Amino acid sequence: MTTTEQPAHADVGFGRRPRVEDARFLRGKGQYVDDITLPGMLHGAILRSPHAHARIVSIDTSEAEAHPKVKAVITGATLESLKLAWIPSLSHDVIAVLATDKVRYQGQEVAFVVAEDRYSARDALELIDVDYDVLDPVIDAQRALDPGAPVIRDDIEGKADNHIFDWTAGDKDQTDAAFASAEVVVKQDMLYPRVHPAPLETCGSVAWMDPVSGKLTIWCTTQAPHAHRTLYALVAGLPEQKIRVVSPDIGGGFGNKVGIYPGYVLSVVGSIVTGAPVKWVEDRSENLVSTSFARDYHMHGEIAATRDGRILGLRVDVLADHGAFNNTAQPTKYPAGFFHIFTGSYDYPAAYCTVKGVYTNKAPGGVAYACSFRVTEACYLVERIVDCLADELGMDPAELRMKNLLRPERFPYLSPTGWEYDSGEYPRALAKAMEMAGYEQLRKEQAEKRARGELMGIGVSFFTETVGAGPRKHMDILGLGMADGAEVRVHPTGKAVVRLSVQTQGQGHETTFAQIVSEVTGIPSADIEVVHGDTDNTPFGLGTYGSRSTPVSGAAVAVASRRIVDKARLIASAMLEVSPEDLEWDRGKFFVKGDPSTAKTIQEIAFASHGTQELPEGVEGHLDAECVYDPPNLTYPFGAYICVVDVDKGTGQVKVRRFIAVDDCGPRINPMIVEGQVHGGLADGVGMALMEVIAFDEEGNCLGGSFMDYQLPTALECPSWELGETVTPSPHHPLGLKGVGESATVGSPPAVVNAVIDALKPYGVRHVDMPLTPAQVWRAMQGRPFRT
Ligand code: MCN
Ligand code: CUN
Repeated sequence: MTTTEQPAHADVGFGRRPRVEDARFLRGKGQYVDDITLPGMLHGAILRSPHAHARIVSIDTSEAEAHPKVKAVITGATLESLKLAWIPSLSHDVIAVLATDKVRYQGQEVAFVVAEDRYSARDALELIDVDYDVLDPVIDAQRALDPGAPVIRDDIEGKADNHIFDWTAGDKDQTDAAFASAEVVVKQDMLYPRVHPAPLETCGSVAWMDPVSGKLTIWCTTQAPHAHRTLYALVAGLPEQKIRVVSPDIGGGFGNKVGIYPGYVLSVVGSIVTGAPVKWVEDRSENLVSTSFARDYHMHGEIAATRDGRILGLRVDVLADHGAFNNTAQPTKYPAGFFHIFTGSYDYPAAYCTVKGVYTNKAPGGVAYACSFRVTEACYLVERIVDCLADELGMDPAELRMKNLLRPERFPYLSPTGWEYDSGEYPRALAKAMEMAGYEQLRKEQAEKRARGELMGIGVSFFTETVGAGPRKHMDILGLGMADGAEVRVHPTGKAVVRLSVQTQGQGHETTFAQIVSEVTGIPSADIEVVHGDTDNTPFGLGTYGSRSTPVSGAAVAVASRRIVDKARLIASAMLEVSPEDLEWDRGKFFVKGDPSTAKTIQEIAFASHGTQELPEGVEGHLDAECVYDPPNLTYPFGAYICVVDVDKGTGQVKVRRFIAVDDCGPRINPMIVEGQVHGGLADGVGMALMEVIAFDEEGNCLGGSFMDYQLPTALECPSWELGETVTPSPHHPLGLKGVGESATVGSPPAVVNAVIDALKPYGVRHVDMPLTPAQVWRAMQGRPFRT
């Protein structure tokens, strides 16, 4: 018997390990939705509204239908007959699949053409004649609730305004009292502009309703295949076992691929109507104009403090622009996501926020783009206003932060808005970042440059995230509790397969989730296959977003792997004829205590579990285990960031010269992948702070509909990132892991903005809204005297 003998293997457990998925990605061999080709497949294209707000008078599809290559033209009327014109949104609203009564934003879906090829489908769109009666649009969220403002959602019975929700968190009276007693109060308005996740791969789907088996298979760009399947079942009334959702390789999600888009539903309807598979893939403009945007938070912050810099309280009032349909993704109880973590990383007793959501004539969506359910906005608010306070007090912003950061002995810490931070060593992380940056020296250099009239800025930010949603008892999406399943199966030869409910979009799950199994069982990572993204082959779970894969699904995998080891112990006890308690586990093998020569490896045990070995009473054969993990709390990764910029006085051009990022996500499964996640998030932060914005003109025309207008950062705008780490395990995650996928996107924009404002200090500038384009910076400098 040689199959179970394993060579000594370095590839066990946590550590740097090249991404296994890169073998195919780097060779151009990834299988994305658009790579899927089925026999007889047809192609769909969507006709979109040119207007932001207009009544549909009539739609004439006759010419398009007469096109020789067109197989079907679907309008809102077709869908109404199927009861599919409207579907539930992620926020207990509805969204139109195809407009029936009105169009409510530019780019909204109006008709769907199915043709023999993509080009004919697109050509035929030109042949559809829609008669619109153009209405006044609501573009400025601040005007949405004006008396007499056009009512966008007149489809909702009795709706006479554009109000969506009011939401509050924290204690108002206590906060008012803190402000009344404060020596210093600083107020600041700030906008987190509308931005877009803009993944490299746009959204798309291939749907095939097999008329023989009655089975509907949907290959689509989704971050949450199981949740999508359940929603298709609920909405279309199809039996859930007859629906298979497959999420193949995904070319970036960043939150863009959480929801169900009309295009996905239309490809399904197209397949039902034509009896053939139908592919729909949107182009870049369609992606930027019509799919889930991010942010669009108009925030007013007030911070109260003592003259010597002790923070006493924070008050925030937010106007949230949700676009034409309320389709933001977050657990049901939290219409403003996790924004109420806005108290940040500081120790003070009083905080209160109000958030008001409004409809405007813009694309729906709202939280996507590495947002951790609005922690991005919350972190920006607190980190910007703390800098405003430092400016008011004439205090160094790092010193002000150090003075107020939560101390390690405060954990677990219950925040004034109800979060229980699991663990943290904040001052250590900030001290480390300052040391890496050479903070004192940088301030000296800055003073010298200022004296010469040069603009150099140093920006500090500290963030606390809340990721890993979440405990089932108070977190769900559309009624589905946020638990995730995992299954581990060890084959007779000691190789294994782990099946996940979550789905990678580039985060490297095929690498890291094998490492989790390996860490616990001692089976080499290379011997473990990761299966995900296919509802027919994986256990149920809510999917990947809010950096929840490691905190939730990673925990499920760890627990299932421990169950494997527990079972292996019982089998080993039979093999070695000793009681289980007399066995010692040395990752990958059991031996009789005090006698390592008796060891049975996990591979030998796996074979025995499938072989003729007599098993102990009550132990079934085979070495399999599963787990459904309901997280007891979220995890709270944190970090300290320092950004150094130079600003060109003549042009307002900002150059990010250095960026120091100290992240703490607990132990790192794969430090290389974590660093990659941080690199990406830092680039996101530079992009949002300096160049990204989806803007609209007064008529509601989207001005960010291509990469010519919607600027993304490249290597040219990014410095060589300087990364550091501290390790504070989560006390409740089985392996102490916290999520990290969105940390840098959350933490970096305020560091960049704080740096630019710091550079502009000689001009008396306290705040400028993102994006800090040269024009924006230059305008801020105008008319202000240079003070040294
Ligand atoms: N990891 C680790 N050690 C830790 C924590 C995480 O090695 N202590 C690894 C994980 O195993 C995983 C990666 O880091 O391979 C990210 O883990 P996690 O923080 O659990 O986040 P998710 O896997 O749930 O990914 C989601 C998150 C989100 S919500 C957005 S948005 C985002 C992000 O990840 N989208 C991304 N990073 C992205 N990276 C890429 N390349 N593409 C996207 O679309
Ligand atoms: Cu908010 S973007 Mo990520 O949670 O998919």
